Amino acid sequence: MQYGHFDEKNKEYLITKPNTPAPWANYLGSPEYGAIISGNAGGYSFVKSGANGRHLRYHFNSNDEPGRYIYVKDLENGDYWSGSWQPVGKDLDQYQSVCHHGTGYTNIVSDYDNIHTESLYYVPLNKTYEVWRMKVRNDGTTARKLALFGFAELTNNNNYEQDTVNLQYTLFISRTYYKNNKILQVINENIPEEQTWRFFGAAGAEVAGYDGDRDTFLGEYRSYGNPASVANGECSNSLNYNTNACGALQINVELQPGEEKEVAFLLGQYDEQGASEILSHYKDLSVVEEELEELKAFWHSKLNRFQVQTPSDNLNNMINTWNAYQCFITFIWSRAASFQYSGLRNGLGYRDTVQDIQGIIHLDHEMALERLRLMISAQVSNGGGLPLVKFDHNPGHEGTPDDPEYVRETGHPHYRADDALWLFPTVIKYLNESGNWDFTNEVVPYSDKGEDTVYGHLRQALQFSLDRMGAHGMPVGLHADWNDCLRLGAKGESLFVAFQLYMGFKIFMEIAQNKNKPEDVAWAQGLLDELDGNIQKYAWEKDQFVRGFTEDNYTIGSWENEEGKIWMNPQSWAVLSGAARPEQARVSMDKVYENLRTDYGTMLFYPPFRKYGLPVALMALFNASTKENGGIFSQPQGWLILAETMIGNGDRAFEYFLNCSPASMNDKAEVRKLEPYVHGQFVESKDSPYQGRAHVHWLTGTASTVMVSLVEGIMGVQPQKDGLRLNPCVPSDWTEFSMVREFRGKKLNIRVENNNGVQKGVSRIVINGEEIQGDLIPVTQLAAENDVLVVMG
Ligand code: IFM
Repeated sequence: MQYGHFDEKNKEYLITKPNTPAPWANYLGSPEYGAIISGNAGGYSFVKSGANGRHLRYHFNSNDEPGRYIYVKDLENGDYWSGSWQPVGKDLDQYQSVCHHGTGYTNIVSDYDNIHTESLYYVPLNKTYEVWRMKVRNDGTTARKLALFGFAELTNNNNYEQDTVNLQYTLFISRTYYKNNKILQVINENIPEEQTWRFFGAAGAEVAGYDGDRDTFLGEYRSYGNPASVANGECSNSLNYNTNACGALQINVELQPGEEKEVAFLLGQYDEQGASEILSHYKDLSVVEEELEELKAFWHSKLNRFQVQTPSDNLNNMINTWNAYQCFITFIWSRAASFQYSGLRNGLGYRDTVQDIQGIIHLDHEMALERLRLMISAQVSNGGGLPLVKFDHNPGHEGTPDDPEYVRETGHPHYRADDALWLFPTVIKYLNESGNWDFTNEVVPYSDKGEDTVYGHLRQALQFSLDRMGAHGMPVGLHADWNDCLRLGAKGESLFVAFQLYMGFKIFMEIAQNKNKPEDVAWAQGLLDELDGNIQKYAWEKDQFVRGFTEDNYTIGSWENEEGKIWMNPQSWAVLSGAARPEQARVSMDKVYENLRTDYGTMLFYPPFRKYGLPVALMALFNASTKENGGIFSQPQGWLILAETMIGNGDRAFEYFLNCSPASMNDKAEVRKLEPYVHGQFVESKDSPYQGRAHVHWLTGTASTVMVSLVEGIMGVQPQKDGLRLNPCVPSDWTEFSMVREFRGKKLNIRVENNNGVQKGVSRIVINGEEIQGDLIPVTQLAAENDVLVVMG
């Protein structure tokens, strides 16, 4: 079943049926002022931290309540509804609603009983408050008298856990006031240094009534769907004191036929003076349109740096808007706040963040650089990464997982084997995109002590693994490798990390070569050869690579096993790293296709663990076919697509893309449940009674892996030190497609012809009328704007 569709031109997703199978969300603002909103206006807001700066209440695991509600009451016939379908939930035969989720804004357009409303929600660029602007129009033939009620349920404490569970305390620390068109809430009023202020104000009209007491607004034994003040047509002018607070403001409007009026509600953590200044900015509401345009321009200018036109709308929508936008959201928000993450994590996960950076490098390498520096400065001087990089990370002065203070603050008593190795693919992408190879000479501190150049940091990342090798000459798995549920410890070995290390050596050699350091190249080459020999000797089993070895030499991911016989990642990573011989790549990737592929994506491994015979396989905690226990983990789908493009299988790469693309499930939304415009963390696979159901929306490393696989793999746009390589790997039935790409400040309009229907292989490139040799367009040959013709086949 379909609940909406993409609007590529406007870079929006339109929810046309508001009764979606799960709350379909959008992100407004940034973690400085964060706001999450569903198609029914459910969601919450916070300043800086979802866990410690929360001022708008949301019940996790609930029916998507409460939210940013604007109620409409007909003062003559007594009927009432809401600008979003929920919470009042009018009969959908009479109530039409289209929610436009856009880049940094959401506009819910509704029609009921000849009244047209548009409820626009956004956080102005670089501001720390939110705006809800309602336009209301009388589409009927008689005059109407309406009351509009803006309602924000305020928390009683910035700490959301305290607000939720410690009511013997938090109910008694907040009170509200009403002053000049706004509700002001103060927490800990009697201790000036502890005070927190919030406001909910109205602009564009005079407030006719208010409630600062939630229970008075809702009324006894009533709900968000039928609040007493709305049903009565008037607020009670209540204020809370030792009860729950809210901001509820009533505005009465009279509308002649065809007449439209607008009002705005504003919400934030400001005291009276700050709130008054903000309200005065909205004296003239035309500023709202300006701010909206500014937001769109901000996001669209980033996304427009790479746009494609291919025969697949699915791919176009994902590359051009939604996958790209999700990459920015995961980059900016990390795993801070969603309808599943409540903001409790006090920092950035090392591996997730370093991978998130990859998703935006092709669109904004300057933005990427700052975060990359931070992550390099979170590398310990022994070469490992800090599992969690605290928001107040202080390079040179941090503890390590061996240090009780760090463990107490972060809960991470162990190193992970993979963390710092993620730097290699991310750093090389940054260097090749920006051309700023001097970055390798930049001196960056280590997290605990000392400093080194970026180049030195990379070498030290290799050293961390080299200092921790197991009996088969492969890196040990420590607390985890990419897979959080594989606990191989100080002696068990991980093939995933072995392939990461393999890739690390190759990238290090490339950089060393460019820096003219032949002794370093030779050092890395020797170690690479040794690792390669060990992989070939111990890890290749007939037609697949195994997943690892436990410390007592049990092979994980062997055909001889009853559970977890074949695993996806070692096969795809053998290809990505370059360790797989061509024949190994072919047979092992075929094996994955035959044994692990489903129509909803490819399983992490099969069969799932049920007997829990293997103590290192913590994934047995989860139901079979769920998450790391043989679920369709979404992040590795990107690696699989990329690996297939590397071995020239455009048809299969595209099939894998279609299997995992959220847009593919747009008309099967009742199966997938999650938003059809964003990737989730995983999809239930074939041993689940709910195969195809997806979970954990928005904040997932999938955004970056799939993005990279589409941009560099399928579209084949691969920045190199001296230019841009164009080497697409596409379905054989694509005869023509085009792309617009900004690279090093130059614009390329690229048209690709594939009249011979090949999957990969470029026979000719013509730039501005001049044919070049090979598939690399030298940066020196780029004009400000360039016409490029690529002929495949
Ligand atoms: O790699 C991890 C990630 O860091 C957090 N989510 C689960 C992934 C797989 O275990």
